[in-house]
Amino acid sequence: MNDLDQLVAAASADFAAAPTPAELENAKARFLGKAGRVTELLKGLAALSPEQKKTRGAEINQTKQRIEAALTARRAALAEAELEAQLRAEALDVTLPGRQRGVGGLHPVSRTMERIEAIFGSMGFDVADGPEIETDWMSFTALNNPENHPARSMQDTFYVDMKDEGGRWYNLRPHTSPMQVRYARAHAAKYAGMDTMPEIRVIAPGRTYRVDSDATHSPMFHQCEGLWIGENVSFKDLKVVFTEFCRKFFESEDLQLRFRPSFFPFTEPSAEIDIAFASGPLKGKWLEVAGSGQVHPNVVRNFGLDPERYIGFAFGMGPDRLAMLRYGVNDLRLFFENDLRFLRQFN
Ligand code: 2U9
Repeated sequence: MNDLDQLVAAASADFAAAPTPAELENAKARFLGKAGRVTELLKGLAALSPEQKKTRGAEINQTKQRIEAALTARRAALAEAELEAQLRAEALDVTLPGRQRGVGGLHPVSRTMERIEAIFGSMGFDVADGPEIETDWMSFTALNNPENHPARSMQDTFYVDMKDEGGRWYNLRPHTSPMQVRYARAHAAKYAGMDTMPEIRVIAPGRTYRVDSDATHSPMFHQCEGLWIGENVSFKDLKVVFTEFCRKFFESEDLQLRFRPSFFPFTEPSAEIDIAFASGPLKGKWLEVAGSGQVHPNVVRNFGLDPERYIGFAFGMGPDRLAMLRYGVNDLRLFFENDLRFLRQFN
């Protein structure tokens, strides 16, 4: 190895030892800079004869080119290493599972309400909505409840610390009937003075409130009532409609119904409705699912209609209880404790 080969080897070794581009530039200066070793060699040419200058000069130039090539290669290697380090530092693991967003589901009672609305909807019933804070007249008087009726007492009904124009406390509606009273009154007013009025056919599902709490009663519960008023609507229609509803709701064509005489202030005559399954764990057992009756003439009058001309029926049921029966739940409170382990089972 001559002195020039040694110089190339020394430069290559120095470049390889430079860990950063800045240090590589320092190493370059040591060989190719103004005071660098190649420059020193070129200066040494001055002392040579023209013949020697030619050969030696060509050799030094070659040496310079080899050193420059080593420098370029090391620059590229450092740049690539830097890029790789940066890519490694910014690496994304695209195989990591994303953060999951909880997907909500319908509450079993909401599912039950939707099911009730769909079935009655298929029989031509509209769905009413209305306020949960009601006047005394809407919750009691319009429904033929006498002034001294126990349902009006503070032991049964929640009152709001606010009075209406008649000086009576507002209440948290103890049933969904006020929605139907409002609906029927609006309907009657719309057709007042006309020769005929389309029938009133409506259900009113929603939250209701009573002072009551145990395994089968919650202070907040749900009701769904129905009302069908026309000129020729009879108890027979109630039986057909409610039988059809129960068979569709419980998906059982051979389910039996029984109408048992009862009393409500807002219907006369009145009946409790019991059902019996033809199969399954509850087979043959009579279960009370609803109350019903022919709407009392006083209530029809409170709609703004003539009870001599308009007649019909009403029924009322508890979607919470229907959900318990349909899903086999034995404690009503489970629906309202919001334990997701319980609620998830319905989705
Ligand atoms: C109007 C007139 C009459 C709705 C009716 C019942 C009988 C009834 C209960 C069953 C289960 C309530 O949730 S529950 O405890 N309901 O027994 N409801 S007739 O009668 C009406 C409704 C509205 C204007």
